[in-house]
Amino acid sequence: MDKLIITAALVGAETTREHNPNLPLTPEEIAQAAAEAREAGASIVHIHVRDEEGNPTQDMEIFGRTCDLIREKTDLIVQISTGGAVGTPQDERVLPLDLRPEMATLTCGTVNFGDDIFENPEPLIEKLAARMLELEIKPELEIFDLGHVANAMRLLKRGLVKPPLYFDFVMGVPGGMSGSIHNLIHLTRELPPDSIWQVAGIGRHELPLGVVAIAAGGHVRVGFEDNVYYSRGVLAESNAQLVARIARIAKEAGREVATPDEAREILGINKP
Ligand code: KMH
Ligand code: ZN
Repeated sequence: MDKLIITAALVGAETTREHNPNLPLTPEEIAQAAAEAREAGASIVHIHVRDEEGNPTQDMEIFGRTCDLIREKTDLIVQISTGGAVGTPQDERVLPLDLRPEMATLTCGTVNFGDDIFENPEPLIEKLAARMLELEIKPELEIFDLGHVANAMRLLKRGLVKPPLYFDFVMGVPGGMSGSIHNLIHLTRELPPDSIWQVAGIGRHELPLGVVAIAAGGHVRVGFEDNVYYSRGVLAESNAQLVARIARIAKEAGREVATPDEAREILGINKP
């Protein structure tokens, strides 16, 4: 098995300080949270950014400043969100790719998202994929439902994504696929050979699915975007606390944790 890649999803677009007062919001706070997550064992940070009021934004300047601060402090792989928040205009979602991050997310289909709809029509998916290909940005294929895997296969057939494909199974979003272990196993069986996968369990699904991924050769995403609790009713103190627990479990299970450079090697990313 490859070493374990831990991604820290530090901020998200929907999490607020009411959910967890320790949520990082400003570029400085996000960079500090990233440095702590690196120390705890993360090799990738998945980032969203916020405006001065703390609302989600795809603002290039804020994204750029945040990426620069993270790179000043760490050797982490920075993965920017092209998903934004539910309802972010499609043309704004593409913008931060111009910053040429090493990685970005590519959601592979539309999904109900609580009371809302996270819209990802085919032309948008193709546009994002083509731009990432052009700028040599490694996409993380966001899979909220089984049909999204089939959409990813169509992108592969059309040459819009290149192997090794890197999938992120986002499990437990209300409206998307549930966070059951048999769903996870089924998803892994649907992938083409040589694919690499990670699981992002939402809320209470984060820990059990992460444990299964460690044992099954997958990779793990944790962080306040997906889950703000350490245990039932107990808020996490930091993103790093959630990363550290996964790293500890992996080590106990005999699976070493990848450094950012080792993660680059596994994912086929050339160091900038
Ligand atoms: N905020 C969600 C609606 C991504 O980062 O690419 C979408 C999301 C996915 O978080
Ligand atoms: Zn996200």
